[in-house]
Amino acid sequence: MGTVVPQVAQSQEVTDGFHLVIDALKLNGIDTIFGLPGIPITDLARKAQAAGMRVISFRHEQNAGNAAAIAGFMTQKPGICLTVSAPGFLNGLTALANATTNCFPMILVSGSSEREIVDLQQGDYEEMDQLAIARPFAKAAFRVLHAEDIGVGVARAIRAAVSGRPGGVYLDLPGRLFPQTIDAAAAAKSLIKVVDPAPRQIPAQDAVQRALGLLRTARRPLIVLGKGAAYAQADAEIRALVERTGIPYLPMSMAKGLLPDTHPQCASAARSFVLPEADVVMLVGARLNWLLSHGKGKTWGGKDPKDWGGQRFVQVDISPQEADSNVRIDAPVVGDIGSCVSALLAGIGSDWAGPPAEWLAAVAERKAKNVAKMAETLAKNPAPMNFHSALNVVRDIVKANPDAYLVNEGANALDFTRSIVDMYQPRKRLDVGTWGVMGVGMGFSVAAAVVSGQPVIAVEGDSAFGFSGMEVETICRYNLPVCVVILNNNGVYRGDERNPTGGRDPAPLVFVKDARYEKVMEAFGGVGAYATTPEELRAAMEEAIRSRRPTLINAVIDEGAGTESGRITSLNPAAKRK
Ligand code: ADP
Ligand code: TPW
Repeated sequence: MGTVVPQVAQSQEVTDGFHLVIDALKLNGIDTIFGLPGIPITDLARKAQAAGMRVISFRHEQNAGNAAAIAGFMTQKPGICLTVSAPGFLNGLTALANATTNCFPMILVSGSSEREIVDLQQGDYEEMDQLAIARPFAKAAFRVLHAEDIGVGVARAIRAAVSGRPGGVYLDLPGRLFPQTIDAAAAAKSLIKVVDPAPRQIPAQDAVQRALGLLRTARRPLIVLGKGAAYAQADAEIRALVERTGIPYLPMSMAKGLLPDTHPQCASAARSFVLPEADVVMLVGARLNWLLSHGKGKTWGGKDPKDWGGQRFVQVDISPQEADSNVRIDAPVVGDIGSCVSALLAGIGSDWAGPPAEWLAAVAERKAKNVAKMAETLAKNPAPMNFHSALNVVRDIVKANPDAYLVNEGANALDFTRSIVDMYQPRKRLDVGTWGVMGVGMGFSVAAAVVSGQPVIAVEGDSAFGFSGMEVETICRYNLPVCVVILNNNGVYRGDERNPTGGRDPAPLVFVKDARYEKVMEAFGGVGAYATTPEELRAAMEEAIRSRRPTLINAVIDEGAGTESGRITSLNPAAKRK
């Protein structure tokens, strides 16, 4: 007689918390983890890789968190950042807060210490009440204590991250969860494949009609496209709406390229003309925060900073609470951008006349004047290089390689790049976002390269680069096609300040003179280049794009180039006092 396999042996097949977390993520189409290993999540990283996920290990959790956040922006799937307890968790928290602020979907998954010991404050290894600390920085925060709840925990985290206004979510996984074993069949049943995680939200017809009615009355209409519009991946609909209405549009920084910056209706080059002159403004996935001067003041034609310029606003946004945050919104259209834009398009009707010709002519005239002025500046070739002569090269390289991602941070390095370098495709420009935060550079670059496989150009101020510079090792380790261009002016904003006392310490804003940043890349096997002329910069960038090798170009510019805080000098308390 053959051997009879006892029933009990089959039902004893077990799985554990490690595998359940991985299975839950994979079941939901999440194939990449950005993180940094250590107790208690080391084995989670190992097992995730063994299970076929991409596990990208960083040198600091903040960079892993920034990578996860921007992966979320690029893909509409929550980016996952995995950290150890207390200090690793805190290192990741800045990125979580930044993701929430920017409406990027990410999940910070942190291991944590033993609940009983943490709650009695008995001094556990890396003791910290992480869930409580994460809450104010996250859109939602959850903790899973039992292996059978992992499926629910991951599902809730995914839904919270991507539904409605996206944001950062915290998922607390205590160390004791991972080795818990449960019956494999029960475990499989406990997992949830999230159905329709970011459901469409159809706008009300009366809201759409109200918005169209207001636009019809406009003499000088303007559309402002924000990074919410870029995130929505409704590129064709947005383009159709812009072109069908004929209204000039302004892209916010990360909405550049949603339509090519060279589009005839793009009013970027006439920004300071169209904002105060417009009478009706339609915001599409853009908030009236500081980046738009809160919708009032001199930027908008008001007499003083609190003065309303008289514009009437349509605001298309998924968040019903966003309207009236700064000034009155006459026509809020609440829903997902794809649905809202489609509804607006459908409601336009054949009698739509388009904006008055005088308005279009005035915008075109101002644009032509400013473009000619900029062309003159870009044509200069000063020695040493300045921001313009260096960025003229970057502008050409991006034009020739529109698939490439452009990561950008710094003050002057940010503001000049934004206005000089045209973008041609949606979601290719990744930058400091709503907070103007330094330190996103290398995390964003790694994620952009890993997620897309496309080349990445990171234009970095020398100060900005320092916040995440150690990740050049990560870039080399994973052999990513990232070309870092440091616009090196020897300091924060510029490099020519002196200690007014004549004492031995350097001034607080200056760095080591003529630092050789390119050697950092060489240290890990990448390509370093030193460029003091536009020709050298061009040759090095072209080679980096051609070879796809990790490259860092130290582009030396005049240390006197740059203004304090770039274009936001006015936000400086000292400048306000003057
Ligand atoms: P920017 O900095 O480019 O002006 P913001 O981050 O201030 O952009 O604004 C983005 C806005 O887009 C947020 O108010 C957010 O609620 C909204 N948003 C994000 N995703 C969507 C979406 N899919 N549909 C509609 N609105 C969205
Ligand atoms: C996390 C304050 C804004 S811009 C900047 C700092 C330190 C660096 C500017 O110098 P850089 O660029 O990068 O050399 P450039 O072209 O002007 O010379 N800490 C954080 N975020 C911010 N925004 C700061 C400090 C800041």
